[in-house]
Amino acid sequence: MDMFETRIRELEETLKYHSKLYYDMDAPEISDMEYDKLYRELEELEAKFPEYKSPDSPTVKLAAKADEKFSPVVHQVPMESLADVFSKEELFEFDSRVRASLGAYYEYVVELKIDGLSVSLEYENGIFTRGSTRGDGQIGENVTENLKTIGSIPLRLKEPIEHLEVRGEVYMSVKNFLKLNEQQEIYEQKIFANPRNAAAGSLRQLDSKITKSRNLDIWVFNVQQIRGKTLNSHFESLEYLKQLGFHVIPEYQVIGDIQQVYERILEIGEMRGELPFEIDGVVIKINDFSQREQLGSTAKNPRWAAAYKFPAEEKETKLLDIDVQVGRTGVLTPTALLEPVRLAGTTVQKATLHNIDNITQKDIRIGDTVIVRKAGDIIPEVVSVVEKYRQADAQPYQLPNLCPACGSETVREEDEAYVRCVNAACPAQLVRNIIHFASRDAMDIEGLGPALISAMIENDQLHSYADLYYLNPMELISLERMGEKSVSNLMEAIEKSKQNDLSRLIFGLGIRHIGQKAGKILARQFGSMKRLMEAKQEELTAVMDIGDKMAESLVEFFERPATQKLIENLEQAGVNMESNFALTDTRFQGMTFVLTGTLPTYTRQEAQKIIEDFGGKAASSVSKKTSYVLAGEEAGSKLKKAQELGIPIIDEAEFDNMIK
Ligand code: 1X8
Repeated sequence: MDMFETRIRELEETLKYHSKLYYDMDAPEISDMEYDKLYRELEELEAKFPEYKSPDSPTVKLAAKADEKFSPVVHQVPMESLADVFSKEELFEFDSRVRASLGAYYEYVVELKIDGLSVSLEYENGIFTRGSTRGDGQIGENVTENLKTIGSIPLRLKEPIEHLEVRGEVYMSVKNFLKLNEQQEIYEQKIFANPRNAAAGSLRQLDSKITKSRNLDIWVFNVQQIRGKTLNSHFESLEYLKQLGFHVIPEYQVIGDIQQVYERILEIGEMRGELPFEIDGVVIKINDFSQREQLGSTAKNPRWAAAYKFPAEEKETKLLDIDVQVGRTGVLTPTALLEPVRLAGTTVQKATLHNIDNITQKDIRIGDTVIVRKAGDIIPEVVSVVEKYRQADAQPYQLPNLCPACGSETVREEDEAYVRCVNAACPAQLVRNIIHFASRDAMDIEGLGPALISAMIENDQLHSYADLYYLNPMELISLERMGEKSVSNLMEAIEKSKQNDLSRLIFGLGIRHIGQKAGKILARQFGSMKRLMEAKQEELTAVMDIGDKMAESLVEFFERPATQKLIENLEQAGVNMESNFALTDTRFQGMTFVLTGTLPTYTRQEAQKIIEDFGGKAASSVSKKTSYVLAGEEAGSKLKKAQELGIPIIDEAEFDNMIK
């Protein structure tokens, strides 16, 4: 293999890897720019050395696979991708090719290029019948139900046009994106890198209620197919789509001259930072449909359109300081404080430094001149240091050994990239902990929002969850914006929360790795806080769906003296410590069942539920402590283990007798 072939293979691998992250996992590691650069390098090498080009090269085959979660939709009109241009020169070259083909007078429509995900919407007689993602352009995913939750997608058009398929871009506004990530952080869920990923992740949910809660939006910009109406130009179709009730892409302009097109592109680049949604470029399209037909398409792109991609702007600025914040889980996150600099339409004063390993690896020091970049992401990042400007006395950076919020010692666990403060009473974690405790899925205390919580902590009225139940209404009145009515409403909501089921309290305590579902399982399984606190590690892991990490975290949490004091205070205040779904028939109390093989009538979940409803436990592996193995067809190694250990083995009929 010569060096060119080696490089081609290397680029193929890299591009496939990043393409999978981008399309299948909605979690890219590199910016679109970096991806495009690699892609172009491969294209150029393949052009020079066609003999080394693989039949399945990423330049031939788009890696975006329709996900198996959703049923496939074959696009009757392929959802083509656009040829990208990155500079004035490339834009003018594109125009020269158009002019060579068309010769005559032609016009472009210049539009925003939305950084979201492309979908197709189909209407029969004016009724929305099917919607799908772009997928690989030929086959996408059927996401009709999820699209129906997007308020700006009309379910019925203003005219009952016979047949219509339109293309648009589903996106999340910057505001909603920031709000979502705040929520995700509180609930220890995945943080999205940018609005595009958040929109993609939200649209490809199996539960459309989740999609609905994400407040997505759409801009429609193309007619893919139409029957029952004749349209002659793109401009005409956009005007018609507006009449039908679509949210049509804003700010479009018809421009005849390529120099003016370029000026309009610069203008859009200037307003980029002020738009409420993200754009990653400008799309230019030939307006006249018969001219579009004349130009046709290459194997990959239409010849009548191009996407002008904005560069990821980079600037030099000075790193004034590194600010360290403590999150709800105690993680210390470093942020760069910068000398203000204009970047991609906004003034940037902060940039992410990700984590301490990143700082060490790039050797970023306070006082350095750094390069900052805003690629596809909202939050700019520090790319590198300009070493020639470094001051002689600049010191390598280290995260503080003491928590910046509470002053207690921080720790770095061996298998983790993070440094944490583990003080449960740390005030930085307290605000977030109490927001979580009061949230709808936890103790559901209406009216207790972040601002009020912060004010109460500052006022020294709140040091732990338990303090909520010992508040003095007279002192609350003195807080800003708290009238008599709101105080009495709050006191009532707090009082009401005392009756919550135990599962809410368990979830609300914010124990690491214990989410809402685990809260429910634990409450039902153990019935009371007392029994849960007494549970040993093995008892916890024996419960279906409670893993080692969760069990370890529970034991560690309940062992802390501070936790025990907290629970005692909550209990004394009258907070319910029992599961309302108390088990009445407890014939399986203290028994552990292991399920193996396929049962004739029950699914695994159904059998498990019955066992748990009768107070038993369902475990995943056979041990001496197993009471029964419930075995069905094709039972495997668990059956063998049970025989070896002499554990009674029962079939479904025997199980049915036990529950009669
Ligand atoms: C993709 C996009 C297009 C437009 C806006 N945003 C996009 N992401 C538009 O036409 N205004 S067109 C397009 C495509 O054809 N791949």
